[in-house]
Amino acid sequence: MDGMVTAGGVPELDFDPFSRGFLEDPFPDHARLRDAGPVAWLRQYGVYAVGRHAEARAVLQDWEAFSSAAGVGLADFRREKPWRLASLVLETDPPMHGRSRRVLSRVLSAGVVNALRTRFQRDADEMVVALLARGTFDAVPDLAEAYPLRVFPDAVGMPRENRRYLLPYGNMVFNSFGPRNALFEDAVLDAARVLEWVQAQSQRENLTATGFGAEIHAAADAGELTHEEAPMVVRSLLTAGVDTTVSGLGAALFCLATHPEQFQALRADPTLARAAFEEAVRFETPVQTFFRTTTRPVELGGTTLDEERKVLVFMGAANRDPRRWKRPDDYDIRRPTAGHVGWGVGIHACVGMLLARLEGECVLTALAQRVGSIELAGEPVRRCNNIRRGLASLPLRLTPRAG
Ligand code: OVV
Repeated sequence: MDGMVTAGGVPELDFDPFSRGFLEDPFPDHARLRDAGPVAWLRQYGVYAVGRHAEARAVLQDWEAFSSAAGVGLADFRREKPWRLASLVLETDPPMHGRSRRVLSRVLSAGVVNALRTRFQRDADEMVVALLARGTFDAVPDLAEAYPLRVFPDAVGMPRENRRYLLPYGNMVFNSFGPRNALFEDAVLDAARVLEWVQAQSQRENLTATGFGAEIHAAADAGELTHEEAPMVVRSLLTAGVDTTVSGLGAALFCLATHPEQFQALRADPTLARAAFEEAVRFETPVQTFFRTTTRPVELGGTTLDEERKVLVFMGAANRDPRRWKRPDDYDIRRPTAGHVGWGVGIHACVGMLLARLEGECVLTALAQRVGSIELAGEPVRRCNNIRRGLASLPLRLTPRAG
């Protein structure tokens, strides 16, 4: 029952953050979590929970007390075997984390990403022109999925065939960070085949001679990674690089369709495209939660957490914490979004965020320049996932910009 406290004085809560009801509408429980205190205890899972912005940030910043090496899902790798080989970047601490992170940071650095802009913008323009000709379409498959599935695997150096498998694969991995509920079990039904496919895609001989994949393998030639580690680091790109941006683009399209005055502000000043995407990442927070594991008794928000416990960080709740944000539940493309935790923060903050932002900026720029209005043409349908917030369907109607 809500209202109880643990022996350590932490308020106990009973909601299930991995239930369909919660995932459809997490906002009332987010408010309960934040209002219960700086830290709460989720009785159903026996984990700490953090929903306020200040403490979410504090946990994510302190990798020594709040480790990732025991897994960033509910499963504790010190007690159970990971369902897939642990990631060399997401599910590691320093010093191992630094080895793979350094390579990915360089492969996805500002200079590299900026050099892709012309191509990414041209692809976005082409897609928006074709969708305008159709008028009404489903913006999830036809834009939020189609665009990243074109530009990202091209940049990695993947072949054209079967890239759509990256979507169920991403859905599978994100569900697997939750408990073994129906979402988890349904997502991993096809796991053996999909994991084998992803592993094959990560091998040097299956990647083009230029691209992010080739550069990661070249880092092994240079001695920065072993030749066994290189395909695993490519796997991280394939895992984290597509269905996250699908959620982010879907979020931005949903926000603009449901806030027409914000779309008109974007049309009036297309240079707001990047800010409009960033605000959608705050507002919807595609990656809603990740776990950490305490390595020692650690003080947080005035209480001491036990060691060797999982801590569930609610980035989505932190991004709408009224202690931190004015009108947190308004989608406002002019608001200062700096400090939101939608990309994480600290050493594990999204290493691909410049690429994700470029994708968002290019799509929203194309819409701002060519589209007069965006309306819902039907009910959006959510795609429930234990960790990632996103849509399965978003029927939209676009009208061309006059003149
Ligand atoms: C889902 C996800 C996010 C970030 C990194 C990875 C996976 C990984 O496999 O490294």
